[in-house]
Amino acid sequence: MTFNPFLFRNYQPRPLEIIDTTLREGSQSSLLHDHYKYFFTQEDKMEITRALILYGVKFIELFAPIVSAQEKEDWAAIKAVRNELIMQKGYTFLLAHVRCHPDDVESAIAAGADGLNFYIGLSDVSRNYNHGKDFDDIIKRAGKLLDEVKRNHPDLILRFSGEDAFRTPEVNLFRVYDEIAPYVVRFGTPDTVGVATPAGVRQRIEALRRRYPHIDCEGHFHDDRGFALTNALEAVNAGMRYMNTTLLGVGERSGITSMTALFFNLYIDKMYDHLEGYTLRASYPINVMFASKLKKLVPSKEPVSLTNRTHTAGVHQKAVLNAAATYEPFPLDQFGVSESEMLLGPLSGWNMVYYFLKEIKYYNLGEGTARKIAAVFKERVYNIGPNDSPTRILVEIAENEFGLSHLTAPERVKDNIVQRMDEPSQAEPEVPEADFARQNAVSIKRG
Ligand code: HCA
Ligand code: CU
Repeated sequence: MTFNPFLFRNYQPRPLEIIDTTLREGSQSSLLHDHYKYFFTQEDKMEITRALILYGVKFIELFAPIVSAQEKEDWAAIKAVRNELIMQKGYTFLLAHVRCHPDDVESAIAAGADGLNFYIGLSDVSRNYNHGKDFDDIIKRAGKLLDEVKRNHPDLILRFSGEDAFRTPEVNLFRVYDEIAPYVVRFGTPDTVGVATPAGVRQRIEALRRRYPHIDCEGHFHDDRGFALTNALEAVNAGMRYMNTTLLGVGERSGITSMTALFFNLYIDKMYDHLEGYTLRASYPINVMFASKLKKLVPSKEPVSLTNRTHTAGVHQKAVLNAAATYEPFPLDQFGVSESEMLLGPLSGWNMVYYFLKEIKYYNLGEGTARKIAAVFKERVYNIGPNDSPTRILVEIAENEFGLSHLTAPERVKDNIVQRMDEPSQAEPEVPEADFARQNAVSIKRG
C-alpha cells in the first residue's frame, strides 16, 4: 500500500491543533449584520482560508454544504485554495459541521470533506426545546449513522459534540459518549452558552481524559461571561489538544476564543511547544485582514492589536518613548504588531491597502481612492526589485500619484500634547504630527 500523506491517520498532530471555525461559527456573528453584510463572500472566504493556512492552521471547520447552494459552491472554491497551498504548506483538513442527519453527511462527503464534526444538543433545554429527542433516540440515531459512515468511509475524521456540554450533567454526557466512543477520534465539549468557569473546564477535561484515554478532546468556549480565553488556556493546560477558535474571536453572541489571543497568552506563559508550526508574526496582519472584512478596526479588546501600542496619556507617551517596557509589557513585535509585518503584496485586497494607508500611515483617503490605489499597486508590485519593499512602493503611489496627505490634529489638541510632554530638562521626543491624529484621540503608536 502506498503512503498517503493526505490521510489523517498519517498526520502527526502537534501539541496544539487549532480548529479554526471563523467561516462557520464566525459567520453566525452579529457583527456581520451590524454592517449589513450578513455573510462572507466567496472571495472573503478564499482570502481567509489562504491566510489561515499560511498562518499554520491545519483544520478548518465549514458549514455542511447542504445549508445552501452558495455554501456548496464555496466549498469547491475553498478546497481549490487548500489544494493550491499543499506544496508550500502541506495538507489542511477541511471539516464539515454536520447535524446527526444523513443529508448533512452526504452533502459533506460529496463536497470532499476530510472530516465530519457531528453535533447534537444533550442538555435538558436542548433535548426538550431544540430537537425534542430523548437519550435513547439520540444514541440510536447517532450510533447508526456514525457506524455506517465509519464502515463506508474509514478515512474520514469523525468527531462528536454534545452541544451545551457544560449544562449537561456528566452522567448524561457519558451515557451518550460511551456509545459513540467506538466511532470517533475526538469528542467536543462545547460551552455553547458561555457558562463554564476555568475550574469546571479542568474538571470536565480530566474526567473525559480518564474515561476516554484514546480519544482526543476539542474545546469550544463562548464568551458570554468574558471567560472564552481563560477557559481555553485552562483547557490547554489540562491537556486539551484541539481548540476551536476564530479570528478576532467572532461568533454567535459575544463570540468564542480568539486564535491570536490564545497564542499570545501561551507565548507569555512560555508554553512554546504549543506554538509549534504557527507563524506568530502573521498574527496582527491576519487580524487586520479579517477586521477589514468586517469593516472595522481590530477591536481594542483583542490583545494582538495596535491599541496595545497606543498611548494616550501624556505621561505614558513620554515614558514609552524613553523605554517602551514602561507601558508595553509584552513582545507584540513577535506577533507582528508593527507596520513592517503588514505583508503587503500582489494578493492584498483593496481593503488591506485602505487599512494600511489610513490606520497605519494616517493618510486621508476614502474607499474609492483605496480601490484605485490598490489596482495600481498590484501591477507595480510584481516588478519589485530586491532592495525595494511593497510598503515603500505603496506609499510612493499614494503620495506621488494620488496626492494623499496626512490627517492632522487640530492645533488646539496638538498644543495640549506638547505642553504635557514638553517638560524642562528632558530631551524633547520627536513625535510625527500624524501620530497625533487617531480619530481625534491623542495617541502615539509605535511600530
Ligand atoms: C452551533 C453550536 C455550537 C456547536 C459547537 C460544536 C456550540 O452553532 O451549532 O459543534 O462543537 O457552541 O455549541 O457552535
Ligand atoms: Cu458555538
